[in-house]
This record gives sequence, C-alpha cells and structure tokens, in this order.
Amino acid sequence: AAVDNSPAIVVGSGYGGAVAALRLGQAGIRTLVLEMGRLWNTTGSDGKVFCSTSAPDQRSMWFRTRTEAPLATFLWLDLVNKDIGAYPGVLDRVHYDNMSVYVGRGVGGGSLVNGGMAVTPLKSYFAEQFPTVDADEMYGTYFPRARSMLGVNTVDPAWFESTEWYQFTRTSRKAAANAGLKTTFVPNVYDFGYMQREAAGTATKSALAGEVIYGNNYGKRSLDKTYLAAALGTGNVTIHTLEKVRSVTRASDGSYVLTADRIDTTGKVVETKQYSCTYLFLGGGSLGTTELLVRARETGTLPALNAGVGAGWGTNGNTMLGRANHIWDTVGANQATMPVMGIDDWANTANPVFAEIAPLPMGFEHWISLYLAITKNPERASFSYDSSSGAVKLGWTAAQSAVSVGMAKKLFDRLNAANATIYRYDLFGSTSKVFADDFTYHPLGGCVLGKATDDYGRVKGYSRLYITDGSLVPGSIGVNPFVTITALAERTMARVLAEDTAP
Ligand code: FAE
Repeated sequence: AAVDNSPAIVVGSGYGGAVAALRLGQAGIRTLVLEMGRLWNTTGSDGKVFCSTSAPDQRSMWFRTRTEAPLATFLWLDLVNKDIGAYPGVLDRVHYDNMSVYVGRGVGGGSLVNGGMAVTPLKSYFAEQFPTVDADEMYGTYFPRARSMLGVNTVDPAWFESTEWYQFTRTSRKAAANAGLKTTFVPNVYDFGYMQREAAGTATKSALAGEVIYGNNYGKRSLDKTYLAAALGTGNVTIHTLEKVRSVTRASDGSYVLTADRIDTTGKVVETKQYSCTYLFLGGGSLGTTELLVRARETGTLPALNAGVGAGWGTNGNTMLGRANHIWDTVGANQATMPVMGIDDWANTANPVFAEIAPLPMGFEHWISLYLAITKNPERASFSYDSSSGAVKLGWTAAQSAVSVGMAKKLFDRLNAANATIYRYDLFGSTSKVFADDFTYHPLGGCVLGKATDDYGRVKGYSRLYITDGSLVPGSIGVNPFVTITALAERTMARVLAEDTAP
C-alpha cells in the first residue's frame, strides 16, 4: 500500500491531541490527525447530532448492543440501560479486570461526553505530583492559556441560588455544611449564558434536557468548537476519522511509520492504511497511548521504550455514591447536568477527598444526592502485553479500589451522621452496593512525565516522538483532570516548537 507522508501526525483528538494539532498548525507544520471515532456534526432522524440520555440509540455507545451507563439501576430495576444497535457511538466503556474505564470516542475525545468541569488543581498538590515541573510557570502561563482556550466560565451565583435546576446542588451543600464541610464553586466549559436561556425557555434545552454522557447538542464548548476548530482554521491541519492506529514503528531514515485500520459504521475494517511522519504526537489518552506504546515495546516495533511505558496508572481515586435525603430535603425533578460545586476536603491530610456534587436528572423527585468522589488513593497499576491474544491488560485489583472506597466512606459516613441520613443501596446494580468502585471517568498515567518521557513529554529512547495526553499524569491530580492535561500539553508544545522543530 502507498504510504501517506506528513511532516507531523497526531494520534487522537482529545485534549492532548487537540492542543498539539493547533500549535503545530499555527507553526506552519502540515499535520494529520488520526481519530478512531467519528466526527459528530450530522443529525440523525430526530434532527439531533447526539441522542438523548433517556432514550439512547446507536449513537450513545461505541459498538454495543446495550448501553452501559454508570448508574445501572434505580430501585434495583434495570430502568437505565437500553438495547441499541452496534455503531461507533460517542461513549466507550473499556473493560479490564476489576476496573472499567469510560472514555469519549470521536473528534474531541472526552470533551464530547464529559461533565465539563474545568478545575485547576491546588498548586501545592500539582507540585507534589509534578516535582520537576516549574509550578510558577504552569500557574502563570499554561493554566491560564488552557482555561482561556477551553472557554471556561462560571455559573452566576445569584442565578444558582434561585434556579430550580440547581436545587440538587444546594441541598447537597446544606448537608455538607451540617457536617462542617467546605463546598466550593467549580468552573465549567458549558456556556452558562446559554443555560440561563434554556431555563428561560428561549433556547433549545441541552444541559437542562438531561444531555451529557452521550453528548450535548447545544451549550457545551467541546474541543471541536474550540481547539480543533482553531486548528482546522490554520489551514495546515487535516483530520481523518474512523481510523484507528494499530501499530507504530520507526523506519531506517528516522521517520515513524503507522498502520491504521479504517472502519465503516458497522465496525468492519474497510482499509488498512500506512502513514509516515517526521514528528509523531500521541494523544490517544491514558489508555490509547499507553496501549500503543506497550504493544510497540513488547512486539519489538519500538524496542528502546523504557520500563516507564505501561506503569504508574491510577483512577484519580474515583468512587461514585448516592445518599438518601430526608423527605423535606428535595433535590428537584429538574436538574442541570453540568456540575458546578464540590465538597472540598482535600486539605484534610488524614483523608483527602474532593467530591463533585453530581446531578441525577430523572424528571421526578427522587431525594437522591449523587457524588463523584476523587480521593487521594496512592495505589497504581501497570499494563502488560499478552502475546497469545495480542491484548494489553491492566493489573488493577479490587483491593486497590477498596482504598478509594475507604476514603470516600470516611467522608460520607461523617456527612450522613451529621444529617441522620443513609446511603442509597439500589443504584449500582447488585443488591446493596453502595460505592461504585469498578469504574473510573479519570484514567491517568501509563506513560508518566519524567519516567516514560523527559520532563516535557519527549518519549525516552526516541527523538521526535511525544506524548501530550492524560497518560503523563501520575495516576492522581485531585480534581477533574482535563484542564491539567490541556495545560501540560500547552507546555510541551511551547517547548517542542521552540527547540525541536527549528530547521
Ligand atoms: P481523550 O480525551 O480520551 O482523547 C483520546 C482520543 O484518542 C479519543 O478521541 C480516542 O477515540 C482517540 N484514540 C485513542 N486511541 C486511538 C488510536 N489507537 N487511534 C486513533 N485514535 C485513538 O484523552 N474531566 C474533567 O476535567 N471534568 C469533567 O467534568 C469530566 N467529566 C467526565 C465525564 C465522563 C463521562 C468521562 C468519560 C470523562 C470525564 N472527564 C472529566 C475526564 C476527561 O474527559 C478526560 O480526562 C480527558 O478527556 C482525557 O484527555 P486526553 O487528551 O488524555
């Protein structure tokens, strides 16, 4: 097959890939982005790009015949999941032993399906996680650059206090205050001006229509509307969709050679393509990038990759749970899907937890307060290559999840005691499962900065090979991760374009 040559190739179009594509394009470097998911810009028979959360169809999940929503049940009834047709839908749930990982698929990666919470970590914790990175420079230059490019904004506090759509958040805030716990507003990339118009009935509802994990039809500033739109605007960036990079090797002239499978919407491989480039940027996310490199090292296509590749993976301590409120503490039938507040107990060194107050929009009053707790779980796992099946496996154990649960339980036992409330037992499938300890939204690490790469994301053992995504983050960042991933990618691109690509 003919080899298609580009000066630069970017694998994946999530945060890390989008930053790389924009900065390369602006530098005048012709760049090809390879994305395994589809471009989400055409409407289905319902006139919408994304399907609704309450009646999901084939657009919801990546090649599934039934949806796999994080909340499996309600009152132990399997009301939440629906049969669907197999299709390259926008949300994937990747199953490993004891842990499954939610990721976005499509042009924009995780930005298409996530809650939009745009949180900058505590500077001291960032410095603890990234001891070799100049934190002053990050907080002075790259975090502000990332926030401004991502379109981060905050909910109007007066509207927040008065709207029915955030009753659920105010009720959780009150319960936290009763336990002496601090809550804090968190910024988001969803356009809050748009949300207020939704509430006023002057704009089509999206966050106020339950839309989030299967995509937002309006209001969300996903990467296809920000970084990637700007990247295409440079005239130097091209995106190929439904192309999954399968392997990477290096030719004798030092160029990288990629093999990619192009699929159709049934998942059938319709073409296997060969690409080559001088500069290769990996933005396939913690799972995508790590899997590619572990396989490359173990099958000998990039044999000089070091032992840091495949190591240092964590869940950001994710644990989800629900509490049952008293009958007078209503959460409202109407709930916005974009979280705007968290319980911030990170400063509690005995048990650091940051718990996002999550929505559970069911269209009726259910008295449930839902939380996504981010705990300071120190457990890390490694990926390994199974040569008989060709699969890359994750060595995460149930005992490692139990550490996150133990930390979340300490905080919420305290909160329940202060309010004389209890946990919900009916939300996560099997009877009396209180903590969802078997999935994460925040896969981090696998190719940690300074270990698998140098301090700027240059892969050790190879020149002109870079990582720009969540695989650089060492398993934990204490808050929702995409602002950190974006800011680190900005830092990498500034350095690489200044030092490595000069003629
Ligand atoms: P990511 O965004 O996953 O992008 C990787 C891209 O590469 C994807 O589009 C893949 O399809 C593609 N890809 C992977 N492998 C290949 C390959 N071999 N060939 C071609 N393409 C490939 O990576 N974070 C927050 O900060 N705030 C939130 O509110 C939040 N909520 C979340 C809610 C949900 C339901 C989920 C799933 C995640 C949430 N996250 C949130 C996490 C956030 O989306 C995630 O950390 C970032 O998307 C990771 O960015 P990366 O660039 O690392």
